[in-house]
Amino acid sequence: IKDSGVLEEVKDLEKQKLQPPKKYKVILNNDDYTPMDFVIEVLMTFFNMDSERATEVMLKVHHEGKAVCGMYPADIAHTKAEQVNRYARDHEHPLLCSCEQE
Ligand code: TYC
Repeated sequence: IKDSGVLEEVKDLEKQKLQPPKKYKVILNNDDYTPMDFVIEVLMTFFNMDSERATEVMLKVHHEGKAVCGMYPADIAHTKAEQVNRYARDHEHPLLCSCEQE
């Protein structure tokens, strides 16, 4: 068994199984129309930020074009982005939330 490579192969497989799920960045994108207060509300509601942190991230998006709101496993990241986009559209704002692989 020592030279067959089976043991190493099993170890490799075990290691793979133990990897945590790959994380995705949830990104908020800037636009010219969404009110700043609405963006802050979104960050507090969907990303559990306090008003201070939400204001900081909103201003980063405003000045730099985009910012990371959080990192989540793929399904949660995509659900978050969908929920934010649904909420923005329901309030007739063009705010865009997207996902990027780490
Ligand atoms: N740029 C917008 C404004 O001046 C504010 C804004 C911030 C919009 C962040 C979107 O993700 C955003 N009202």
